[in-house]
Amino acid sequence: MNDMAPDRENRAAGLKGMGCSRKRVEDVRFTQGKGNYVDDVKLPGMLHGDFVRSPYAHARVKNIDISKAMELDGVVAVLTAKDLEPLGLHWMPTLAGDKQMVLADGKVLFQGQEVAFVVARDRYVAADAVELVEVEYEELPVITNPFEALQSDVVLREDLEGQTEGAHGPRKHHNHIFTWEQGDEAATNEVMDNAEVVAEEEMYYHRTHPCPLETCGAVASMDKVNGKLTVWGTFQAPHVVRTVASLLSGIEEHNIRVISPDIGGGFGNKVGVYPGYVCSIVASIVTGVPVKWIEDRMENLMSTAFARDYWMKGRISATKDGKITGLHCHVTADHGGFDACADPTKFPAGFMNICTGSYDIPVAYLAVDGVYTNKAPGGVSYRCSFRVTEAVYFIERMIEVLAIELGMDAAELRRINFIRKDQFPYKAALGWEYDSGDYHTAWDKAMKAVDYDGLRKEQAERVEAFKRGETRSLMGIGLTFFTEIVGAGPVKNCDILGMGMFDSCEIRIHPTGSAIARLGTISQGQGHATTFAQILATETGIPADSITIEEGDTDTAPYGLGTYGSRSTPVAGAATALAGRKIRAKAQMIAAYLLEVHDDDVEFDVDRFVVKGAPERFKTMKEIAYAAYNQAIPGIEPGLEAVSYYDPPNMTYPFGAYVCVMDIDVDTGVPTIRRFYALDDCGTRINPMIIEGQVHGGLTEALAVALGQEIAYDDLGNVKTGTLMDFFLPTMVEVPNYETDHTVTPSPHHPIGAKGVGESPHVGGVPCFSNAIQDAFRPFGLRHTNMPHDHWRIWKTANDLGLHG
Ligand code: MCN
Ligand code: CUM
Repeated sequence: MNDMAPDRENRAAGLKGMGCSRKRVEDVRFTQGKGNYVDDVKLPGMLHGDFVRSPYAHARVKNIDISKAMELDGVVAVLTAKDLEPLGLHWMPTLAGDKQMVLADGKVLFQGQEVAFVVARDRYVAADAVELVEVEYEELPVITNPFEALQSDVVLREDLEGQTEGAHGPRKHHNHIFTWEQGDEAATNEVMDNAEVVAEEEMYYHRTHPCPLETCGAVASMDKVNGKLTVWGTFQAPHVVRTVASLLSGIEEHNIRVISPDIGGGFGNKVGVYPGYVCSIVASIVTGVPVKWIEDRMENLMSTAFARDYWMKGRISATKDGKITGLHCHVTADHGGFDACADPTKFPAGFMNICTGSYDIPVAYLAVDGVYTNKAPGGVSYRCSFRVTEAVYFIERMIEVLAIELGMDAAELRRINFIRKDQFPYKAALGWEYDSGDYHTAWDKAMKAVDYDGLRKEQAERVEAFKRGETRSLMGIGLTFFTEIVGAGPVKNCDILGMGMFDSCEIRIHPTGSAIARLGTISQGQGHATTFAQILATETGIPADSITIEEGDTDTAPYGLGTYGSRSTPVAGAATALAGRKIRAKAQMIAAYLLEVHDDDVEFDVDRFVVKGAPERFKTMKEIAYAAYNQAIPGIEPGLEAVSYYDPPNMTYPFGAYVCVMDIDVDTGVPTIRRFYALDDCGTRINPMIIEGQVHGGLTEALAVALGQEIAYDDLGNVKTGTLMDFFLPTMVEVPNYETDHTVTPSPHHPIGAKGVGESPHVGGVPCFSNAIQDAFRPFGLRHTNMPHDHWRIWKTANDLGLHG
């Protein structure tokens, strides 16, 4: 009999546990039209909301006349700030400790700002009624530049007038939000003053937007009979939304149910709280019937969480032979009309203080000034890891500029400054403790894979040929080595609005040996239903295919802080592993009882407990699960369930080495990506195929941002790129074939050694594409040029350098 038992490896493979490229279980649903997105929620008697939005970027609202709109057949209500004021809901708190108008209260601060909320029988009537609401505006001077804002007499936030203290310390000017300082300024300046070499550069990381496939929306349903409010919405943090909704509305938390159904891409766009959520809830409470609000593409691009908009000024010092001695960074951060950045409370500029990057830099100083302008609020979205995108772009550009200053090869400059393997855990100058890394190994592997020396030789030959007039094409080699910081994360220093950033997993094994696990996170396309089951399969010995993963319903899932900042694997993934281990611990006792041996005499073996030294004596997890429910075991209560809330001791620090090879047509400004090599180290890999998918997606979004995508404003504050006619979204025409690679350096503090990966390719990808463009023009004297590198700007760079003859 025993000979026929499947061997250990087969049993392990059958589990589809960690390390397996298990196919995404959610795709069956998504590819066959069975996804259930917010707009698929249709309730009896449901009404539809739509916003009247400001055409002006800065204006006083003198009068709002809703009479014509109310006369339209099918219109049920038109809400303005006046209607919300008695409820105290005409303003709402932002996640950054500021407050934001839900509906225009006396003035508007950005184009597309919500002015009135029309509620009607259907979406079309609502849209027609929006046109009939007459708003009288008086235009005010518009400021779209943060430097100008800090000089201007124009007061943008009149509600804050006279307030010299903000949520993050003193305010220097009426349009100033905060100054955030990290590091030692005096020591850094001293090093700079005495340095052999100092390179300086200013760079602008332009404003952009994640533009998820599904826009933001909500369906609110207030049941006045039983006092229960249910809200379906595009929420990356459903539990936080419920808590905030309870605090704001006074409805007890158990009477609010928040559900994030399937989400068609989040990318940080769905972390914040939007006026549309508040208005649909209020409208449902007022009308007593469900109210749906779904924004359109233009509304999404113009009014919801943008990304970046950082003006960064840097100084980096080094010895003549290239050893970096110090780094100085000042940022002027454009936050728009309200500070609605969704950062952990103590980090108003996110984790920008990881801007020393992957390098052993002894002293550093960072200061960030947050500023109000007449632009939409937001700041941290788009695979940003809380501003790590900006930090990595900054340092990876500074390295290139320093390489030019030193006349040195940029790959070698990186190499000699990397934090060494034996320095981990490494305490960085700006405060972080990097958990683990092996940068030299990753870098050498990357350099070898692309034949770096060969590429440089080819590039030099190309330059000569160009000078001889034999070609009009230049070659750029883009390099990036990034260190990410993900997994917020320690409750002791990371909270949002006072809510500590732990996460959770609850698992229930059914009598027949299958299971359901619920988590505090919520997938927006990352494949959690696939991968979290894999963690549990390995930890409990129950096949992944027999485990359902559920997230996003606050009535059933354990409390958690949600999915953003690539925190699901580092935090909820850890909770999952530990919940699995609790199951295993109880299973061990049950197995020992069934096998009539002491607990210590059985050991876990893939999908069963075996008696040590007697492998033919075992109980499978299936048998143990059945016994857990159906057999009276002295001293052990029935059932097989576990819950784990996990507060990580530290964040995780994934890293990667990227190389991009580009050919650039000097006369058209068109770049052709010949090669893109991406090596990622996210510690223990749960599902290599999903990691690869995350990398492909993140790189494509990086290509978008680096090569053309932007939310641009004119001087009057008009959004110039509010439709997909003007906002660049890459398609298969632009996207190259990515080569992915990896090393594995486990996190020493994570139960399974895993680090996050969702944002890494974006964080590392943007500087890599940008560096490739800049590198192509380096032989002709280019030091730095700002993104986005669209064809026109590349052409202009070539023209400015005199390459057009
Ligand atoms: N994974 C793995 N092994 C690891 C690390 C991760 O197999 N060592 C898997 C995870 O199990 C998970 C996926 O990779 O299935 C991403 O995990 P993680 O890095 O923990 O990131 P999150 O799940 O927390 O996702 C958030 C991250 C962020 S912040 C943005 S923004 C972004 C991103 O994910 N938004 C996305 N990737 C996205 N992908 C899709 N399709 N849609 C989005 O909205
Ligand atoms: Cu900064 S985008 Mo993601 O953290 O949801």
